[in-house]
Amino acid sequence: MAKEICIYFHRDFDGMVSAALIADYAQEKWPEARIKLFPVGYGKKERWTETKLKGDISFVLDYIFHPQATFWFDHHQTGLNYYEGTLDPTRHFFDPQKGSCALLIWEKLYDVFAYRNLNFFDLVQWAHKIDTATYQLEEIVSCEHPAFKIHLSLAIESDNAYLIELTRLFWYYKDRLFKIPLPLIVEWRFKKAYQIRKQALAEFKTKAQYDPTTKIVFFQMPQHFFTCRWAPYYFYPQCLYAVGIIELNNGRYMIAVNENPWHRSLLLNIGQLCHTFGGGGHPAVGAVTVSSLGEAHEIAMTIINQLSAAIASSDKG
Ligand SMILES: [Mn+2]
Repeated sequence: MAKEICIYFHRDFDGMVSAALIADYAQEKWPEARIKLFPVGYGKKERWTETKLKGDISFVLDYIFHPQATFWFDHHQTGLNYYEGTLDPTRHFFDPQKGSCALLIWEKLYDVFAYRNLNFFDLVQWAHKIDTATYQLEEIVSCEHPAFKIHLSLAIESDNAYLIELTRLFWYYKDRLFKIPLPLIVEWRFKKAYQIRKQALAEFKTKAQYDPTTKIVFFQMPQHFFTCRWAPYYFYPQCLYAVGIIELNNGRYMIAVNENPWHRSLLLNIGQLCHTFGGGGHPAVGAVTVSSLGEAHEIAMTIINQLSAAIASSDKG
């Protein structure tokens, strides 16, 4: 009998919905067990496999493979992270074609574990929509739906306690969470994030450089850029790519590379491109984190040159 079940999940909207789905399943399957939640971010990537996982049973969701995990679900193409051993099809579920981990779990719980809780349907749809950026730009700009409010609230001070609290809210309320007034902790963080987003947008407007020849937007911004990741496509809807250096609060620098979600070209696999610099991601989204600004600029320029070359050699140039 499992006494303790530990769920490690990527610290974003998709990761939290994934964790809520699994917590719901685990509670049904092992009613006596204690369920613990652990958010994990890509800052932990380097030492991840050395980390000893807790619990009698452990789940790793929307995050890098861990050989010790009892169950693993991921949809990031870089999810294997140089692991070359075998995968067990009854415990390891890896599908880089899936747009979200929540949808992967939703399907596998049904197909492999014969479990489905229909009350999660809406939440899974929202996780998928947010992770694949298949919403309208206006929806995220107006931020009216509670799902967007929660998503924006994560852009500031997303400490572990808040992520765990949100995951518990998803787990207990499921889609009812969108029908009741937002819990105060979410409302407060959303309002704060909304104010910060306003400032970030104004700053982005003055700092971003758009090259109409290459159709690439380049910018360097503080961490509050995460409140308005869509700003490049809002100000430059005709752009194909956005490459930014983000000064993280922990003193490191993130090179974020994105294809315009409303103007897809898929000329290059961005996640793989970022992987060559020690980062990772999806075909249309990737990031690399480094410790010096000089290195960040060097990588950003190399990436911009590769993207420009790809654009120039296609009919999009
Ligand atoms: Mn995901």
